[in-house]
Amino acid sequence: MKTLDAQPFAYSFDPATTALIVIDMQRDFVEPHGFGEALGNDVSLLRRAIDPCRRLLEAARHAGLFVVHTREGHRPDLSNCPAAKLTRGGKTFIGQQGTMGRILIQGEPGHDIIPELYPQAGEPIIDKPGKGAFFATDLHLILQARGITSLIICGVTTEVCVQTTAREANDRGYEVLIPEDCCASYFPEFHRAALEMIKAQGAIVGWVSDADAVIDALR
Ligand code: C5J
Repeated sequence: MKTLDAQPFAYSFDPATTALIVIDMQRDFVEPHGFGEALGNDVSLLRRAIDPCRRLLEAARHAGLFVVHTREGHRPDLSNCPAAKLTRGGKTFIGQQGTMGRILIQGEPGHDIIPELYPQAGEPIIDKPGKGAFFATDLHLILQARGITSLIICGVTTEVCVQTTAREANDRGYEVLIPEDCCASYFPEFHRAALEMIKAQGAIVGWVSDADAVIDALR
């Protein structure tokens, strides 16, 4: 077992039964001129998480942790995109042509994972139509088949897909840790509030730490 400093109290995990889940580090959210920017957001706020995620990913791979990546997106015919989701976004919508192809459509350049965190062979990629990585995917099945009981979750955005996934995971019995510098939001106050909610009331959803604490524990 490994133990690291975390909030609200120390987090213990067995690397053999722990997975690193990298949420939606996709070009459309993180790179300039993508969906995120088209919605009026400052993507530099999200880009802060790239280097901590890269260091964490490298340490996780080196320690032999199971690594899973997710991508939010939809079929080209939009048949797995709920009508309600299609009407959100203000002036830019899922399926429309963006500067990196059709927005959040599988197979388009903007849907792909950024090169800095690109998945390696053997690391499953979960294509998810919702915000949570467990909704309408085989993630739980894949984790159960590997005997995974603890999840270190990073990626974007903190209060949307990271938090939704953390809550789904907690309800399924996983021990969730979020390294705070490995996730980010277009709204710094939402990032802070989401992490407060995760660790409140004695880790009601999970634990919060940072990249260095996890990397040190994995050494
Ligand atoms: C959003 C995500 N924010 N990956 N997606 O729409 O958090």
